[in-house]
Amino acid sequence: MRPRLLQHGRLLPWLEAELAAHYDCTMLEAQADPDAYLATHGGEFTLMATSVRTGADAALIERLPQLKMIAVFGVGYETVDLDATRARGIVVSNTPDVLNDCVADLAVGALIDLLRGISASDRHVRAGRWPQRNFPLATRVSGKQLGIVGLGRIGEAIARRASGFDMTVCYHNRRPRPDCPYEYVPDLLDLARRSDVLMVAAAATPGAPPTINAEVLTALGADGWLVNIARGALVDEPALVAALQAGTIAGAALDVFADEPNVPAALWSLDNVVLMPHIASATHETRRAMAELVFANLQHYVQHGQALTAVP
Ligand code: 8YV
Repeated sequence: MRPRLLQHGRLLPWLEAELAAHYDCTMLEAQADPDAYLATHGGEFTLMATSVRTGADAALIERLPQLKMIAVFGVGYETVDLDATRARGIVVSNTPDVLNDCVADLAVGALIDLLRGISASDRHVRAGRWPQRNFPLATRVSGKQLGIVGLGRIGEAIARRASGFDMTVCYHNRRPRPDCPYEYVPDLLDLARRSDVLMVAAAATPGAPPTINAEVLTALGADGWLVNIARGALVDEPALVAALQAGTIAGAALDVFADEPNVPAALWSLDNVVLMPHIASATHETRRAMAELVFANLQHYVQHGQALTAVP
């Protein structure tokens, strides 16, 4: 008999097909009444595949008394209740590493767009404004000071790319990384003060207050730029909107938001803001690699009782 697998949220079509071919698979959202469905069938499922957005909260985990493993389609897993999984010994896997390059590519692309005004100049041309006036001068990228908040695997990939633009890289982490050649700055405010560009690349902790708060934005200053490719929850969004409107920071490039897919309307009209709909990992190649890793994690668990990339 094929193991019962609960699919929570939409996944890449290739992965959905692969899951349906190898498991006795049910998509929770496809049920007319998911609650009633779980009340009757919740006890059948040993496996779950879920997106980052849908995750697995304590209430859902409780309704799946036989659940043994949750495979998350994404590197971030803050939407899975790890207290609930730990209490039950449920294995959780994510998709680290396979997305590092594409996320770092987008981070550096967003940084260049922000400082050089690529998206803003595109709007300038399309609106027919070029014949009236030249696009205003922008800010040089090469040689700038980059402060990375969260030097994990993605942060490192960003740092390597930034070094190619002769940027000086410093970083703030809970702990220094002696294996990395970049300067560790123990105080985040100090890092923000010293940075031309502050790059947020940290993981989110559920319930934690935003790391990039009004004080950090003030420290970044009127000539400082913010790039966030990590999680909206890491930034105090109302404080960021206020800082952008008041000009107390120079601008921001944001791939992630506090309440996706809702982007504060106050940001739409600001030309010093680059807005993206959470696309850092969204390439054919990377999404396929993530899907393959989700599938491999499930298969490995079924065959060997362990995930390939289990979260700590
Ligand atoms: C999502 C992400 O997985 O990996 C993560 O943590 O945030 C993204 O790559 C992606 O949006 C697919 O849901």
